[in-house]
Amino acid sequence: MTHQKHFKAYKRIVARTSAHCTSGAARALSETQLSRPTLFYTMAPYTLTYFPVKGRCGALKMMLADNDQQLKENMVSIEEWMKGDMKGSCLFGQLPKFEDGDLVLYQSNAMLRHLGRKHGAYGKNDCEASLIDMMNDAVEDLRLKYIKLIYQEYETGKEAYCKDLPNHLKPFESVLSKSKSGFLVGDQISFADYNLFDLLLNHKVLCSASLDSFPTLKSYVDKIAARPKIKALLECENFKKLPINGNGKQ
Ligand code: GTS
Repeated sequence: MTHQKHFKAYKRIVARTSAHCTSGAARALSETQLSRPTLFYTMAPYTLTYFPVKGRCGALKMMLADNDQQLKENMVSIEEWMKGDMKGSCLFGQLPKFEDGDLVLYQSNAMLRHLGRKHGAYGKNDCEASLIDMMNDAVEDLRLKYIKLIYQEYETGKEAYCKDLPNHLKPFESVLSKSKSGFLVGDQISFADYNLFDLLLNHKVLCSASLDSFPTLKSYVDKIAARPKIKALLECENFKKLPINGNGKQ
């Protein structure tokens, strides 16, 4: 590749990568740094292929940002997806797809677990890991209800969903109110925390009063949102501008 071509390709990668601002370092990428492509390539060990939405990847991006990890993002437009070739190439016919070197993963929760294992966000021992799994499965149960509402019942079901929401939030409030660390399990943040935090943010958008009767959940959200690298990600224009869901409902 000529120097010029290399630079152009590199700029494209930077545009995509800094699009989600995984960390202050990513946001700080400047034209000056563009003249050191080799250094940059070695900084992004992970690749995410997904639609241009927060969707099922908000928690993953938060965990990476919080751990100062870079992410290369390939955004797939719906037009591209509809051609079918990419769908056919995905193990379960769906995105997200995550790559860590030669390892290719589908299933967003498997990605969270993989990164939790690698970045010290999967508990201190087997029992903590099992409790984290349990909490993350509970987050997934609620996420599935949320997705069903958003994609299938938004107009007819939103009111009833918001009314019933406290029943689904109560167990999380209960676990957190007993936690000394303020995290779901043990004394450090886990992938289940990033996942719950992401889903609670979605619910604050859906039903603005959703956390009003849950003081512990409310301060949990505030505390995680104030972690400097999470705060930087949440404030980053390129992350903010991604819609939460693919159909524009939120
Ligand atoms: N269980 C999967 C996961 O957790 O990764 C679900 C993935 C999924 O539902 N992907 C949707 C998809 O690929 C996109 S999104 O709901 O995550 O935004 N849809 C396109 C299709 O053809 O199914």
